[in-house]
Amino acid sequence: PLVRSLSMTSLNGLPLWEDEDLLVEDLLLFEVSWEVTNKVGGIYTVIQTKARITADEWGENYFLMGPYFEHNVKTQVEVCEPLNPAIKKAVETMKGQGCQVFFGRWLIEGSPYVVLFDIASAAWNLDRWKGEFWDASNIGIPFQDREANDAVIFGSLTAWFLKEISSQIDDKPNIIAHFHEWQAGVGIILTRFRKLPVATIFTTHATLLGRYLCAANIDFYNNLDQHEESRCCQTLLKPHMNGLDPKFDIDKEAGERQIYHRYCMERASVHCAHVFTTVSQITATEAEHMLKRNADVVTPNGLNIKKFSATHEFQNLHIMYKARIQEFIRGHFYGHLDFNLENTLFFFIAGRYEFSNKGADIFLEALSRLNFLLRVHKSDTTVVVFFIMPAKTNNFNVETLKGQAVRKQLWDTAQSVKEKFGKKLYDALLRGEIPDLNKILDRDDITIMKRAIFATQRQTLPPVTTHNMLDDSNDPILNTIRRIGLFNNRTDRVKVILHPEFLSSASPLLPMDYEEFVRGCHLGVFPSYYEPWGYTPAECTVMGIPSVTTNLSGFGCFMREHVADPAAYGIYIVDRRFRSPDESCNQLTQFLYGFCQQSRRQRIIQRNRTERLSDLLDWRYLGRYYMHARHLALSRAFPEKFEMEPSAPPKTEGFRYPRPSSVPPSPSVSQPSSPHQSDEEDEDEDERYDEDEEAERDKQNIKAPFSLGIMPPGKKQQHGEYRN
Ligand code: G6P
Ligand code: 1S3
Repeated sequence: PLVRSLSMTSLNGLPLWEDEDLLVEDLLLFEVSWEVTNKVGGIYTVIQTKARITADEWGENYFLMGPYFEHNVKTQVEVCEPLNPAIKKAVETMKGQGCQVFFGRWLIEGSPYVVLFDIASAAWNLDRWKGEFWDASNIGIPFQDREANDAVIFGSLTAWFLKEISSQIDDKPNIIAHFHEWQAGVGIILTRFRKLPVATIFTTHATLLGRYLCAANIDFYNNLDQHEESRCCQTLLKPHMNGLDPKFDIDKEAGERQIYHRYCMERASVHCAHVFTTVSQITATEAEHMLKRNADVVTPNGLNIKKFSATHEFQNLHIMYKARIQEFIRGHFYGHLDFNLENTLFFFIAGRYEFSNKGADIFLEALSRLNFLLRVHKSDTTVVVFFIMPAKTNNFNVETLKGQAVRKQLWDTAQSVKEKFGKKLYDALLRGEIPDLNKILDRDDITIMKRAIFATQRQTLPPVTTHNMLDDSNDPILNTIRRIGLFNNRTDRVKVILHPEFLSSASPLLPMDYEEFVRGCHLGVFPSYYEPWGYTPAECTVMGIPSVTTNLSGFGCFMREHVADPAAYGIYIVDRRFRSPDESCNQLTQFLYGFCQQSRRQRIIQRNRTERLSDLLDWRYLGRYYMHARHLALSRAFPEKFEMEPSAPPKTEGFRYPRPSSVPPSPSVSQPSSPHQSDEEDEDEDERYDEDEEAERDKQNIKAPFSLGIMPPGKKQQHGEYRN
């Protein structure tokens, strides 16, 4: 048979099919995840944003598999009949045996096909499937762990579906199945156990144990290294960190946290895959230690980049959405609006409510220090910080809603007085007179205005939280605010607002969706301790909003690798690995304070620079690592048909954004974020700003990644053509 050669030699080490005739029609691609059409966390973003480039490449041969939830299907999926006969038959067979399977198009960019399995309709098989899973893996699932039981049902259904498809296929098309995260892992284990002719890939977006250990405030990453060292060098006398033996007895740690069975599912999935990938190098290292397999490919997460025809357009959006946030602030701080909104900066943190993993702990501490610095230096800048982290609540609180009502009332009063004033002025001008401005407002107008002002008096401080928290007294953010005393006092230069619900344009309080909100802010702050990738700073970057990240986040490390002076581009990387928590907190404070010292012009220049980095995060570039993983899986699963040329796998290195040649926006930002940063990056720079010059370099910088032979974004692939 013809052996397809999968070459890694061209395109700067990126994959290229050598056989001109190889078309996607010879292959079927299935991508399996619990988050297909079902938003739980970041994996949804990966799959949803990647769909367009994958659908462009694979056309009708790309299928996503996920769980069926009625609400999700009603709002996101157009149900239809499968055109592919093998898929149609598989769906019918499973339905015939009592399992509800839904097929349709997911209404997102790329509109990929989805196959959704109703877990509840198949739950009557659970005991039998748990037995089969035990036979395959010797992993027992406790009955009380609903999530793990659902994973068994979901995995059994996906493996069954793949069996139905593969049983109808002789030689081609060949099947690739790409599974994400442990919840989809049972599918890969059963696929391999049943020896289905499927090339398999498993991607981990985080390890179960890594997440748990980091949340326990353990010096996780430095202990990972010590772990190996301590085994080889017998340096067992090293002090224990926060009570954890640096040797990390993984089984014991998993057992104590009652996740041993989940951990086994995750580890077995990793080892069953033909190709194992992680979303960042830092998670590859973590996986090597926690899951005992080196990642074959690092597949960094991308985004769909929308480019505006002129760069000032995104700056215009900033001013437009900032005005909406300012409007909310006018209401929230009614009666206490003794700060200038034109001199107020909006910072925010957003994401899953994992207090220390997402760095909310050191952020609050740094805000307390920032408040002190701004006060002692008598700064006229005010910072309003939003915490957008969903927690259990009983809806909005009265004080917050009242704030917006008071603002509305003041607005209405101003409008009615303005109308009367305007009419009188107009009449006077018609008469050829300049009106007496002292008399133009009558007693009634003054009374209305006085009453409106009286309504703005309040006995309480502007609230720290917008909602009634269910567990107010144990909430870690609120408790820290109580400890550090950031209560939105008049004298505070840093004000805090906890919005414990994701944003929505339908909100009666702050009617903005997340993207609009981000665009209206000045700085996203994500000082995470555990962050395998970290979409939040990446999203800020593509919208041209500077952000803070860390050298423990996949995104932060990726930026450090590709951008010579990330801070000058508005990417502030806090060192959370080689510094103590207190030192990291000081560094974060320094970043925040430096940011506050920038002039408006400096902020505008910095936003332009930030936005330039977005090509780096485009799926049209980063999707290539997924392609490489698929090629590798084919060559490993079907070596008699597909051959990979023996060359180095693609790396996420190969290009670098040079340091901008004009002065960085503030003195503090060009300081190295870690003592480990190279000296070469600390050279002094030209002290001039020249926007035109910078814009010219801007163009060159944007070309930089692609001047090394990588296809520029925008070069659309031919539909169905499986070539680069
Ligand atoms: C954008 C707008 C400018 C505006 C600026 C405010 O750049 O195009 O017209 O002055 O935003 O920036 P700031 O950082 O003060 O919100
Ligand atoms: C994970 O979601 P998380 O917020 O629990 O997966 C995301 C997508 O790969 C990743 O961006 C994030 O860092 C991980 O933590």
